[in-house]
Amino acid sequence: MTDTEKLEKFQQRIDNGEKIEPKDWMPERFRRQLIRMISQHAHSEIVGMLPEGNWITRAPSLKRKLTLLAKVQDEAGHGLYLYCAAETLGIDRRELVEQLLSGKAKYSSIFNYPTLTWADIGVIGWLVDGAAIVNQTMLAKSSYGPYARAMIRICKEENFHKRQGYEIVATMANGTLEQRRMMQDAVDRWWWPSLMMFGPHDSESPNSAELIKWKVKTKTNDELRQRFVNLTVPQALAVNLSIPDPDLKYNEETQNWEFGEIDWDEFYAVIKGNGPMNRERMRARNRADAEGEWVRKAAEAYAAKRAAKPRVAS
Ligand code: BYC
Repeated sequence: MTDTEKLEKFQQRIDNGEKIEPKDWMPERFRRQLIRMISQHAHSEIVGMLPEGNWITRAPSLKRKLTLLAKVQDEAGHGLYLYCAAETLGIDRRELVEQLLSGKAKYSSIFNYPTLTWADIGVIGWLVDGAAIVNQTMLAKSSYGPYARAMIRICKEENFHKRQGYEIVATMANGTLEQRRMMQDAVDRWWWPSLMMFGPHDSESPNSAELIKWKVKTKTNDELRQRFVNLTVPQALAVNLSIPDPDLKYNEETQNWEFGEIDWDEFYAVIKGNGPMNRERMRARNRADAEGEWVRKAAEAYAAKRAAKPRVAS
């Protein structure tokens, strides 16, 4: 088959709703787009452990500490499933990690904001995991088999994360005046960065058209952002918290919550490395990598020793 014929057949398989698997033929650009997206997603899970990890030692009760520990461990697991999914595309994990540590690879903008109070932990579960679920439920139908399958498991765990977050939010929103104020302050700080998680407007998104043609994404950034707002505003109202957007209003006709404009200057500053916590996050990941070097060396030496040992038939 010529390259054009291969490409046509590939597109036909996608249009028929078939999954593309690692050993199938795929255009180089498809492979590169997937490596970009899946590895950024993996890095986001790993860097995403830092803002919440900041509160493990200061959780207000043993129950809260155990739940937070479990959530942060889940995120490490999500990172590992996603690095495995990226590796099926023929790239080595160490290369991906180097891209993160050198600042070449992106990770989600949301993790470049600080967690100032315990209320932030509730809001991250509710808004950040809530946004992630909206995005990832769509990605669970992605055309690349290993990514779609990783998403199914991740979404199940994210649902638990969202519920634990909203439970913290509801408890504090119904607590003392001071707790309520603390929760409203957290919502005020995290609302707009959560909307930024979905990426630029469709008209400004260089990758969307290609990803949608290949059904890697099946919905656009703006469609998912609107879905998130529609799901989340009633949840805020249910616990009497307000959304920090004077332009927010319900449109009866479209049944959408219409919202104001995102500060795109802030978004681009954060993804270029100039957000409030970018440098701190990179320092923390580089430190962890250096401190873990002896573990990797020991594991490699052990694997080499086992491989060299003659096997005895049982
Ligand atoms: N942050 O053409 P566009 C989580 C970049 S973690 C940073 O629209 P695309 C969780 C984009 O990469 C959540 N960068 O891109 C973990 C591109 O730059 P490059 C992470 C962003 O790919 C722990 C440029 O802007 N989820 O769930 O069509 C605890 C133009 O954008 C962002 C994923 O990674 C951003 N927010 O769409 C709790 C999901 N937005 O690469 C929760 C998988 C855009 O060309 N990824 N950029 O240099 C996706 O769904 C898509 O990649 C995006 C962007 C929607 C993020």
